[in-house]
Amino acid sequence: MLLTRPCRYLLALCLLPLWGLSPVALAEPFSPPEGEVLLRLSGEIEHVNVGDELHLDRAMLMSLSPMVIETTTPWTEGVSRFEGPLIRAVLEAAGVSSEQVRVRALDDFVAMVPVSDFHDYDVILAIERDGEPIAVRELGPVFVLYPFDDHPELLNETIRFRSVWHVSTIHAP
Ligand SMILES: Nc1nc2c(c(=O)[nH]1)N[C@H]1C(S)=C(S)[C@@H](COP(=O)(O)O)O[C@H]1N2
Ligand SMILES: [Mo]
Repeated sequence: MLLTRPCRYLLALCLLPLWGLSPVALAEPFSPPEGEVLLRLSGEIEHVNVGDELHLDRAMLMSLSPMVIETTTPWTEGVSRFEGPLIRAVLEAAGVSSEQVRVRALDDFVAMVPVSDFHDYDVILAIERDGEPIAVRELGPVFVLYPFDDHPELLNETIRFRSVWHVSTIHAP
């Protein structure tokens, strides 16, 4: 380039804020998890941290729009205080653009869930119940929780089918 050195320096200074706005800088790269992996995302995902998957530990999950839902469920007694990230936030963080995802559990139960559910409702990946991690022998470690008490219309067989507990993997086809 035929620019003098001060000129080039000025040009770089002017372009610096643009670089800060680029999609590359906006995309949050994830480091590999340090704690026990609670959830794996696989398939057509944009942001990975272990091979071609995104592995998330408790701290990483709780950094993604955690929300509290106080509700009864068909599987628990009385009102529980469930807490965990909004599923739409987890899918956004992973860069999922599929219209449905395959949720797989430790017991190999699998449900296809339309992503529209997560925009129509505040569905969370519950990883705490009443302030404690959820044991595998309960509904844990990760439980797809719909806000049943706020939306009684969710108490139907279709949504029960999508209420996967012991979740291990979310796959974007
Ligand atoms: N991990 C796991 N989650 C699951 C299931 C399962 O077998 N394993 N069954 C699903 C189905 S089909 C329904 S209807 C409900 C089961 O609730 P119920 O057996 O208490 O009727 O949980 C859903 N979540
Ligand atoms: Mo079911």
